[in-house]
Amino acid sequence: MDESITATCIAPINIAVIKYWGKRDDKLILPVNDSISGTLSTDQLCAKTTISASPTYTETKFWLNGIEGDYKTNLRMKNVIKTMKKLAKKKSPKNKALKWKLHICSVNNFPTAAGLASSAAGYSCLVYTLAQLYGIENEDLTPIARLGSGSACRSLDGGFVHWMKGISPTGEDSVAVQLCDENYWPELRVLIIVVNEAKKSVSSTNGMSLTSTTSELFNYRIMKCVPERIRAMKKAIAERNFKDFGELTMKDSNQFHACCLDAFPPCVYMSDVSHRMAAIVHGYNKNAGETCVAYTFDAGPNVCVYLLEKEVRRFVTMLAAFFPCDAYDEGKFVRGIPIKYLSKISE
Ligand code: 2P0
Repeated sequence: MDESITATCIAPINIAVIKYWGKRDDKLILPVNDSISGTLSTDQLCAKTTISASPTYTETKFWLNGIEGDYKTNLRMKNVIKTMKKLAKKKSPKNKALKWKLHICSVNNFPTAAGLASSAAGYSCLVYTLAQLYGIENEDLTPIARLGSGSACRSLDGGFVHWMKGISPTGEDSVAVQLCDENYWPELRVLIIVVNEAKKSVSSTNGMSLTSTTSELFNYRIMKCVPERIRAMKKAIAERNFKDFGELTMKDSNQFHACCLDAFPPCVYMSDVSHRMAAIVHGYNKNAGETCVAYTFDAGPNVCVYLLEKEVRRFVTMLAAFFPCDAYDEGKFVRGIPIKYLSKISE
């Protein structure tokens, strides 16, 4: 009799409006600052993970986008699985599946490691799928997702999510909480404009380590700016105040990239096309007489644009005027309007 068990789940990416950048503990993945993000709908960009456990497997293996990875050297994945098993054992000590090895298959339906939060979707999906596999319910999984990739803890809930840095050296208070669900601000939309699908040259982990150890501006950001921005962003979201929300989002993205440039040697994530996109958004808002579109850039050149539904058509039409044919970026032609995805914020 085949005793093996299987679970499959999908998990979305999230786009931060107040950025996480810098760790106070590399192993436990504890951040130096709070962050806030919006979770995108899973019908556009997501990770899909299938995990099976079987008494016949001789070793745990994983595949990402069809290519087998080296599980033995993947310390973060091993740590996540070990911690999930420990939790499952506490809940049901007699679960024999906990002794079985795993086969893990994960696919992303968007560019992996191009600054589009692929690790956030991937690790939140891994943790959630393991919870289904082992029958874990009603547990806060965010501190375990965090062990895979910090930003993954923000993808376990829909709507807007606040990851609190916590103060404990062991990290139990560094958890993510939902500020509001995906139905709270139904007019809000996110455009993901892929200007380059290439893998980023400096990983987020290395980039944040370099920034936090060499940038003076970084200390100013952490001490003086982020705490006040977190307060202001929570207020803007609570009031559904797009002007404040959009301005804070753009300013925080700009400051995060300024700190990256202040690292030594500098971490350059935005490209010429990214800077042109930012200028287009400012021009659009100036013309409209108010902030109705807001850009934000993660650790890569691709642009995320938050805007209200009523603005989408006009903004996309305007963008088509700037990028009517081939846009040239970093040795690669991007055909037509480089808009690939349109997502509603939801679970
Ligand atoms: C964020 N980023 O808040 C920020 C903004 C990128 C720019 O979280 O080292 O892949 O695995 O914890 O989670 C990317 O960082 O880094 C990230 P690790 P992670 O979304």
